Amino acid sequence: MKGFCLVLVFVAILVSVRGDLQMGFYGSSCPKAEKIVQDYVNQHIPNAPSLAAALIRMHFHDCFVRGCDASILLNATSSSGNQTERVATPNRTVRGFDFIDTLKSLVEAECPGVVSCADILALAARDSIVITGGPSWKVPTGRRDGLLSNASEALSDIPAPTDNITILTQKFANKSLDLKDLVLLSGAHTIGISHCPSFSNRLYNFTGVGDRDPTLDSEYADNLRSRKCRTQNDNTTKVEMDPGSRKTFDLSYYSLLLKRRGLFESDSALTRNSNTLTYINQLLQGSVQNFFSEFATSMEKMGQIGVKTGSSGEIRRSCAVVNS
Ligand code: HEM
Ligand SMILES: *[C@@H]1O[C@H](CO)[C@@H](O)[C@H](O)[C@H]1NC(C)=O
Ligand SMILES: *[C@@H]1O[C@H](CO)[C@@H](O)[C@H](O)[C@H]1NC(C)=O
Ligand SMILES: *[C@@H]1O[C@H](CO)[C@@H](O)[C@H](O)[C@H]1NC(C)=O
Ligand SMILES: *[C@@H]1O[C@H](CO)[C@@H](O)[C@H](O)[C@H]1NC(C)=O
Ligand SMILES: *[C@@H]1O[C@H](CO)[C@@H](O)[C@H](O)[C@H]1NC(C)=O
Ligand SMILES: *[C@@H]1O[C@H](CO)[C@@H](O)[C@H](O)[C@H]1NC(C)=O
Ligand SMILES: *[C@@H]1O[C@H](CO)[C@@H](O)[C@H](O)[C@H]1NC(C)=O
Ligand SMILES: CC(=O)N[C@H]1CO[C@H](CO)[C@@H](O)[C@@H]1O
Repeated sequence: MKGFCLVLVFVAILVSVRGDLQMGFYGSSCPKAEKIVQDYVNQHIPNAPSLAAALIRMHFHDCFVRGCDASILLNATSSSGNQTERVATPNRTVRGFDFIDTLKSLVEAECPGVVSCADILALAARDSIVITGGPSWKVPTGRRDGLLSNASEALSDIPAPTDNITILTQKFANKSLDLKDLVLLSGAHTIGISHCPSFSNRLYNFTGVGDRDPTLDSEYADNLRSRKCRTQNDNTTKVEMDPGSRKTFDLSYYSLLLKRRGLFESDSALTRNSNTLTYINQLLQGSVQNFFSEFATSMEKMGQIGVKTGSSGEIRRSCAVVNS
């Protein structure tokens, strides 16, 4: 028995040295944490399902900059004058900060200073997608919160809607994600909304001569111009990426891509690379359940990007500021 315990301790040390996350990391330090998150999500997301899209996007943006360490949640600090990720262009349309703050305060009330903001975000993103009928995936925990947030890194690491396949491939490879992950994770655009500036260059002035993007279905482009983005600079109108099905996590995003109706250049680009196109066709031939399980695998990879464990980072007391 003693030997067994020693082995356990040894394994535990190995695990922490390797910096892995683990299922139920808070099992003894805050056993109710995951349930508190799930209960609150289950209570509130059904009344505000569009937040599910906002939260999975926030988790993605968090993971792509300095790893999944809740750096996205940090407020700009006026004293240092730092431009944090939140103020960077890709973040301006990220929503859901208040929701995470509320979850954090509920969890803090149960066990102060134990559960990281990064884990709360990862759990809330998964639970909210599940409650809206989407896929589920494993969320091992033990992420710690970062001390830095940097707007220029958000600009360089988060893919832009105008990125071509070369740049998308590089930005994903930089996070140890491959082309298959790119196709699958882009599938999250089956839910949620965007704003005209993310794609209106395709409708009005694609190459700077008042032209359109020839790869966008012209009937769809006409509709977007006459009903949605009446001017190129409209930044208030909300536009669904998967019209008619924006609340349902399904394969219709991929069908639209093949009809040349992917909203962003980055979506459209997936159909002009032979590897990604093959993969899109395979997904469309498979079942929704198959898509869900493949999506889950990619989300589990995304949730591990650059995580801080052990003694790096900290457990933030308030998600918007580093502990003083
Ligand atoms: C492949 C590179 C990607 C690019 C270039 C990209 C770009 C964008 C853009 C421009 C928007 C709309 C922002 C706006 O105008 O309001 C958006 C929305 C969204 N993105 Fe992505 N995205 C990418 C990958 C992902 C990934 C990996 C996920 C999650 C796994 C994701 C989930 C979402 C969701 C759910 C929304 C809707 C948000 C809402 O309704 O508030 N995206 N994305
Ligand atoms: C962070 O910024 C938001 C929006 O500007 C503000 O509502 C919130 O009070 C700030 N939080 C902290 C802890 O400073
Ligand atoms: C702001 O910048 C200073 C100096 O580079 C750095 O020490 C500090 O940690 C930064 N704060 C955040 C929140 O990134
Ligand atoms: C933010 O990151 C950029 C690029 O890595 C770096 O040049 C800059 O000094 C960083 N800013 C802060 C405040 O740390
Ligand atoms: C992709 O975009 C980058 C940066 O805008 C550009 O340098 C490159 O030539 C583009 N590649 C292709 C194949 O269009
Ligand atoms: C990702 O990009 C950064 C600079 O932007 C670079 O320092 C780092 O080595 C890259 N990581 C990988 C895995 O390519
Ligand atoms: C299109 O873009 C070019 C270059 O940015 C600009 O000079 C031109 O005025 C724009 N045309 C229209 C119709 O907006
Ligand atoms: C929207 O556009 C207006 C006018 O160009 C500008 O003042 C405002 O800051 C923009 N809002 C966002 C969220 O970018
Ligand atoms: C949704 C959200 O909090 N967006 C923030 C992005 O950054 C600007 C500038 O700091 C804030 O005003 C927004 O509130």
